[in-house]
Amino acid sequence: MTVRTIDVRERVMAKNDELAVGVRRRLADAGVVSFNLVSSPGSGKTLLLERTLADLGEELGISVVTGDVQTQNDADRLARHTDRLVQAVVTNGACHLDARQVGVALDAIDLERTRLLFIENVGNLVCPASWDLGEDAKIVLFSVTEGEDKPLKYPKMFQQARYAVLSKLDLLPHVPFSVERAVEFARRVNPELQFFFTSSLLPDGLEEWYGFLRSQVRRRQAA
Ligand SMILES: Nc1nc2c(ncn2[C@@H]2O[C@H](COP(=O)(O)OP(=O)(O)OP(=O)(O)O)[C@@H](O)[C@H]2O)c(=O)[nH]1
Ligand SMILES: [Mg+2]
Repeated sequence: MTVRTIDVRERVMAKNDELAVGVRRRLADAGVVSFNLVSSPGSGKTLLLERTLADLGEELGISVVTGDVQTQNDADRLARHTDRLVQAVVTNGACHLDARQVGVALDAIDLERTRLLFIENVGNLVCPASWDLGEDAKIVLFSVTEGEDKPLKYPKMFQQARYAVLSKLDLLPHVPFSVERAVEFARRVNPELQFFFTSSLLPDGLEEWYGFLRSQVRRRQAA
């Protein structure tokens, strides 16, 4: 008897990649810059977005899709800082968002009024690395409380990301953490990685980040 093996995972990924192409085209046609925020749970994705929405939400026309395994807590937190719809995706156990979910979420978002889209992925340093959501770039956060070795332990996420945010710098005096070593480890797995150093609790802790977002939106508008 012949044996036929169907690689379900490969088919699922191929389908996802196809849908991601559609999402990317849709966002490009609308002139929207899009970032997929990935990190381990609790690295500070939502607080970073809360502050970014409060400070730049109107100026940059920011919309957000946020994924959670079980609750819509993050969406509720974010909705307090904007009058735009914050689209929650509850994955019901899945450890990552996929392109289909993002496509459905986009149906509810006013892309005409959006110039910058953030997708907050499920907190997990493994699964989201493999899933293209149609974003322009993945941005990986990691905080000073996580240890410098995360890029070496979870290399795929750092390889897939174009940008890295080293977060919670306000805690640096309280934890044994070397910024130099963390950056060196990250660049070892991805020499192209561009870093931002942030604290969402210090008044001027996001200035460099804001400059980056403004320049990305400006560049897309000019294109
Ligand atoms: N000291 C300090 N705490 C922070 C900072 N950013 C976030 N936090 C705290 O870290 C905890 C987790 O922050 P969240 O923004 O919920 O993290 P998250 O990455 O969205 O978490 P998940 O969505 O569960 O993956 C909260 O208690 C935040 O107040 C920061 O810059 N400095
Ligand atoms: Mg969150």
